[in-house]
Amino acid sequence: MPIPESELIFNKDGSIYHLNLQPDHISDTIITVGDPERVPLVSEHFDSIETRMHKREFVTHVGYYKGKRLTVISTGMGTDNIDILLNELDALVNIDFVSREVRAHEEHIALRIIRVGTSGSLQADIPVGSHLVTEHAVGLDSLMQFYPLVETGLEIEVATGVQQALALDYRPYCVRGADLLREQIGAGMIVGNTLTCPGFYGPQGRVLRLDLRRPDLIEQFQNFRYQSAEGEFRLTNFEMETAGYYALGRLLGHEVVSLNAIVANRATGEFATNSDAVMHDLITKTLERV
Ligand code: R1P
Ligand code: URA
Repeated sequence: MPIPESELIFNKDGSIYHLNLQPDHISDTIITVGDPERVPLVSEHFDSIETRMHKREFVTHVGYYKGKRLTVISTGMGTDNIDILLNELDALVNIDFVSREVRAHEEHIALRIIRVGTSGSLQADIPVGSHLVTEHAVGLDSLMQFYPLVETGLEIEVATGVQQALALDYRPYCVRGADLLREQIGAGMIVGNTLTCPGFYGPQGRVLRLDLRRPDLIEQFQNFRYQSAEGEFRLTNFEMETAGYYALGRLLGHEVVSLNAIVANRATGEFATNSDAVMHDLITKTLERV
């Protein structure tokens, strides 16, 4: 059955609605960043750039790095944008734009998607300036209320534990990322469990002028522990997209990894004075490994 025009939406030039890209615009390996201004900081390392595209917060450069075709795309902030990003990237490779039909299972293309973003540390022993690769992501956002995500036993136990510890009215979701990609791209980095929050201020326990419903939110995040056969689980850092990436990656059959430049530490109250350099180092490390 062809997907209706109101669901798979094309622009006049045949590109997909938000990303503004056509199927031959992207490579199988894609680096994603939150900030559109970070896109040229990645592509300046490319040998050549063949495509530059933008629409809204989605800025895309496609080119070659040491002979390998790479795409870098900005996403803006939040898992609602990751819903658009992952669905449209998947459509570019796994839906026939002419027939509007999903390609056969044996033709499925699995993308490798590497998020390179900033993040705040929750633990004193994970300092600003460090690089952290996410093993498990816990989503406090509502995106997975709308998809049939299948979680493993440990993922459900962790998510239920977080719900109980924070006395939430809903169960968060928890997803372990692709092991091979994490080991390859995140080699030598701190391995952590990332909490994805639906906001930067209240949902991350920041107080400017508004009081929080839960003044002890940060302590609850920091002190959360779950004992499993694999050892002690704790939350190491937070940001605003990773759980959406990991969950949609699993649902759509793409390999995803989230790399975090730790720029803030909520245990010590520090913000990195060299955050640009911390991000620059993460970008060069990522490019060397893709
Ligand atoms: C908040 O400042 C933003 O920074 C982090 C968060 O996830 C959120 O998007 O990621 P980026 O640096 O990739 O945008
Ligand atoms: N990004 C976040 O979402 N939180 C932080 O504390 C730092 C970067």
